[in-house]
Amino acid sequence: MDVITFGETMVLFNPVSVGPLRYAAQFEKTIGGAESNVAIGLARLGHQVGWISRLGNDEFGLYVRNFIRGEGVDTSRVVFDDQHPTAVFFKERQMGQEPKVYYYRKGSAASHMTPHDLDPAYITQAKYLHVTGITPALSPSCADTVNHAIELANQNHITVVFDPNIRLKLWSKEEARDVLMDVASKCDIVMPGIEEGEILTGETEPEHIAACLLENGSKVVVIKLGERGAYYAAAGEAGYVEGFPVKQIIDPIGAGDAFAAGFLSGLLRGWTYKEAVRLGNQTGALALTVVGDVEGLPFWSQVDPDHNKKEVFR
Ligand code: KDG
Repeated sequence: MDVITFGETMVLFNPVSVGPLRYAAQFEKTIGGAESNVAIGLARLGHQVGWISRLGNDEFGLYVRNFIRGEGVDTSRVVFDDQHPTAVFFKERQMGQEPKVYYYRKGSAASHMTPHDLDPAYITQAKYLHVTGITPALSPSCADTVNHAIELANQNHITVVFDPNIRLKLWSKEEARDVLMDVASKCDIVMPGIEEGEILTGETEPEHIAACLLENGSKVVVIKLGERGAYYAAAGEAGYVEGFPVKQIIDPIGAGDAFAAGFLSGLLRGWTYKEAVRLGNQTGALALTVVGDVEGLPFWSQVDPDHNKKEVFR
């Protein structure tokens, strides 16, 4: 395996119409979950990925598993839970603004994940472990699972990549900061968005946020700056990498996951941090142009520099 990731994936209901959810009459059913978004993104870019989770032993659980498996992600370690349901969430589309998100995930199967759900042999044969800050917010046992996975990876020299993915519907800024700075201190690569970097460090400039996170224990920091691209810092190198222009943003949710998939793909290809960040910017930009968390994640043929020297946006 190139990358193992784990976390909660929910069934996502996207209203067909724009406007308050109470008036939405028709929905499209798909899936969303930061970690499976990254897994699917990586699989489309040609990598071997495993996604671990707990799903309800119900129709939606089977739907989520089959969807992710159908994208070529290994789901052999997914646990089906007879006691707790698969979570669902809804987006509320707003003209010219980010969609609002409504979760129905309290007490879900995934929130009952425990360290026993992780097979050490499975995790330690991977090159990278990817974790996000959503999982520790789900429950104390999920937080233990994240810490256990990171410990396993650290003991076995597996590179740990951490996306803070702060979800303020799940906890307060203060709670998130305390828990996630501790998680970040044990991870090799940390990839916050600029607002998340501000919440975590209290700094506002990318250089200062990165310096704080390096001081906190990480080896590489990548800060996503939206249309401005990204800033990265590692021992002896740092810099801004320009973003890709997007004519019209259709759905921004999941763009950070698309960035993570592109960035990790670059690293797996042996590229420099700068080149990997550039691919992350490109995959992130492409994901913005399609409704849904995973539908816009590009395939390798769309971003391969050898086949696509000039124009990727049509
Ligand atoms: O990054 C996109 C995720 O936020 C979305 O897929 C849903 O995982 C999700 C969450 O917990 O918000």
